[in-house]
Amino acid sequence: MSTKKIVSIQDISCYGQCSLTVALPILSAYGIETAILPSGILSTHTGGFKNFTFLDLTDEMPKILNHWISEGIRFDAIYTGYIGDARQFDLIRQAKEDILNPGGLLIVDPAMADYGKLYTALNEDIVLGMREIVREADLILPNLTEAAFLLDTRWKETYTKEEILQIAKQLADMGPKTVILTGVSYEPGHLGAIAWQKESEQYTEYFTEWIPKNYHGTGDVFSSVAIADVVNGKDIYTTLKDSCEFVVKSIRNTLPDESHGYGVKFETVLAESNL
Ligand code: PXL
Repeated sequence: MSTKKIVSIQDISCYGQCSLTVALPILSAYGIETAILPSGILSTHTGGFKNFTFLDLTDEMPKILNHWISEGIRFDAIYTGYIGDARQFDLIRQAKEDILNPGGLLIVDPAMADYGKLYTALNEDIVLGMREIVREADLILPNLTEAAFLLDTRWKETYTKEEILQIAKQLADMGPKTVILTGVSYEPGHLGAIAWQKESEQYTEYFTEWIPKNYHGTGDVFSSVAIADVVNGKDIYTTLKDSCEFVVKSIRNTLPDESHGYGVKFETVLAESNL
């Protein structure tokens, strides 16, 4: 199999185990050449740290992209995550046009919200921009809060399986061929993910034990493993299994250290996994 190439468009949170500091090591370990188009630089992520700094890279991004275009650089997938400035959605559209190989994938993790709330530094323009960009994506990986923002519906604490499937189908109707909903639960004690594939009209689900503790960055860990599998041509069940198990192992790895609340210790899980 030839080595795949991904470019990830999201922020660098310098400290805090999320976004590019998660995506880069995981995708690389899965044998994927990973380039980055950083959307901004923050001192930490915005979930729980106070007075974080933010350097918006919107003005630099077109220069990087144009240089790549002039060099003929191309990718098998674009993976977008946290976007701190709504002007960047046009740039993602341009990247899809100009730096994807034929048949390449636009993969959107609409990382903007969790537990019913938008992340601290984000506003309605980001929600509107995400709603538009998911229409152009091949695969999206929202959690249920993000799904509610994308569909302009109300987030709930609990959902039935029928409601979850309905949400996945409605999101697929917006454009993407595959929707992977994360943080899904409809049986007590179980948490997992469900994928809806528009072409085959089939759903696939995978559940693990629910560990009642929330950490930032688990969505980014999940997406990075899932995207590595998708780009490497793994089937959807394997993709869900690998990413759910990886997240659960990372959480279990973190639990004993009560002083470590800002992210998950995924590194040793990565080092010990059979990729
Ligand atoms: O993990 C998602 C994420 C990415 N980037 C930044 C964040 C968050 C979540 O809070 O704040 C800057």
